[in-house]
Amino acid sequence: MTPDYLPFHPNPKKPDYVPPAGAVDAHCHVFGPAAKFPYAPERKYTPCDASKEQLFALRDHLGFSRNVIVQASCHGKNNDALLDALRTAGDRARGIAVVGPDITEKELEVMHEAGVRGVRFNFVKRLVDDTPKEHFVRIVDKIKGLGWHIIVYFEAQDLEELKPFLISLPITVVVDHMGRADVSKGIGDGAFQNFVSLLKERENFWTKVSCPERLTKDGPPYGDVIPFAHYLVEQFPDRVLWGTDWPHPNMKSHMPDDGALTDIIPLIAPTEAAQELLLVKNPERLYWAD
Ligand code: 0GY
Repeated sequence: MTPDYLPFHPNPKKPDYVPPAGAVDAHCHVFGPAAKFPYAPERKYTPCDASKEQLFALRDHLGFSRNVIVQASCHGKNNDALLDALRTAGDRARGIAVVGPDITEKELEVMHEAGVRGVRFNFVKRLVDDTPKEHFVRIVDKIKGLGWHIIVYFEAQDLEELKPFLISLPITVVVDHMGRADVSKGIGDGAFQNFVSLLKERENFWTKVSCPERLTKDGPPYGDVIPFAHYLVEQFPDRVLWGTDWPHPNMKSHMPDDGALTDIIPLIAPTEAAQELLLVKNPERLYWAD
């Protein structure tokens, strides 16, 4: 394990908030176990193992019905742990893979069969080496016929540079963690509003209103992040997703309690209708359409 790596919370509270039937935790990971699914040689960190059994137990404890499991950078382009978890979960999980431009039609078919419905493009420099944009374009060409989408992860300061490329993608694009908004600057801040404009102008863009624990300056209960997530849920009720981000890789300041994270949902989506969209209808459109 990376020396200062924080393991996930050992006993999260039972949330006071009860998610609606069919609710989806749309951003979480499985790590290893390393003995069966070794971490990638090119990884930038070594996490603690976080198995499919532990993920599914957390899903049940928090009151969710389903997961979207996102391939994390520590497993590189080897999606075996992800596919194994998806096959175990059956209809209760879908996945996001990481692939290279040489992926074959047959490999994509096998992934689709297991429940993969998209590919993640990671632009966060502390997590991955630079990938030529041309590789991403080739991947999009290969997956768009499958009805898949792209998940993008970038730091707020990189949006301006990435924007022309992102808007050129002829496919649904989901931005992780509210584009990593700088919550110390307020909702009116130019950089955040730039991100909002992207969603306003491009109906193929969605965002995850996730990761208050990464964006906060104040710490739990994340009062400084809630207005940003609430704002996005209000503005784009049918293009937002929510996820725990369990097991919270690379958290340095603290490890969140997943039950307390779940209790934030009614603060960012105050009406039952908004919660139904955020947790059930929206993820169903992207992940359970076929
Ligand atoms: C997240 C966030 C992080 C890590 C990864 O792929 C990854 O390794 O996504 C992070 O370190 O911010 O979404 O899990």
